[in-house]
Amino acid sequence: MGSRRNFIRKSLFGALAAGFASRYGYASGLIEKSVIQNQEFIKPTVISTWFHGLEANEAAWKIMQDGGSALDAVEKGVNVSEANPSVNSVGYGGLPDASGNVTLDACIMGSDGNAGSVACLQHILHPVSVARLVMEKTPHLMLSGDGALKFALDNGFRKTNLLTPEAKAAWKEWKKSGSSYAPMANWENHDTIGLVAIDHNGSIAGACTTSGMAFKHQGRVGDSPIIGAGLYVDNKVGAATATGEGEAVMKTLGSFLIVELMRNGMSPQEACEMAITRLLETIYVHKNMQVGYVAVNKAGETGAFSLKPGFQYALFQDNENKLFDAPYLMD
Ligand code: SD4
Repeated sequence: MGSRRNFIRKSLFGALAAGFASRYGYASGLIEKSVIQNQEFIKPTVISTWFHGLEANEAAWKIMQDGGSALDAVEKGVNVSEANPSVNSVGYGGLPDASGNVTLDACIMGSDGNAGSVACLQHILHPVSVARLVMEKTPHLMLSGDGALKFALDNGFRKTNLLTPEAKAAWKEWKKSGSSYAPMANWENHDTIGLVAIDHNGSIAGACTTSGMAFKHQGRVGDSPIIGAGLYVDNKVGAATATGEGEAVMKTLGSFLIVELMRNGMSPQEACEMAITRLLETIYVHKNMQVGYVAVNKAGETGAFSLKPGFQYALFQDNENKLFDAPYLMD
């Protein structure tokens, strides 16, 4: 049964990949080459986006090693990036919007299918923890702006100045340069943390948190707080999370798509590749666009893929926490 399923999966994927490859003219075989096969599956597993995912993985792993849940692990993991001022794309130290305000998007989803999120939240160091409270204490999924701030303050969070002198200086510099409106994600050093994990019990959870695109329009919300776009978890199947240009991720509902593709038999690697390929097929991909995905399935098998080179992901498995360059679709 397993090999038949594998055969169907491979044939389907091979046919689709070949079709896309001839249509877009990129190297045929690229997609097939990076597919992870015959790997030994290991739990627990933590996979997250970018270099700063390493320290987030560390915190998440420790919680699971001590018997904690995947849900606690993903929250506490990304809390590390939120508090690190040198990560200029998440929480404290995040680059502000065009008006000079640091506005944060975050979400969390657990193995029970429950989820919470906050959008355009200001002054709170740990937006993902507010998202968790939205999930646990309200009948809602998302709170935004002043309402999210009020909810956070009512629940014991304190106001913090998130704009570091470095981020303020970068914003002032951007203003000097004519304030041309060209927000970019994932370019240079701007990068959301998305982290998904599977614990000893096989429970899966995920979290995603960001200050969004640097110098974005006031009020702009990206994919990171949108369940199905920036993050999706289905405990029977797996989880996926996104980084990069949120508009592209939202238009293609990338994380949900990846989980659905895994449900239909693809490995996490195949599913990440197909989601990026689908993006290329369905929306306009401009020159500077970058999108990256990471995913894990119920067996602890992982995948990562991006549209362009440069995306890195951190994988903690079998007591080793390592950074990898993700394979990508086009130069
Ligand atoms: C957003 N996806 O707000 C985020 C930004 C990001 O790497 O991931 N940057 O669109």
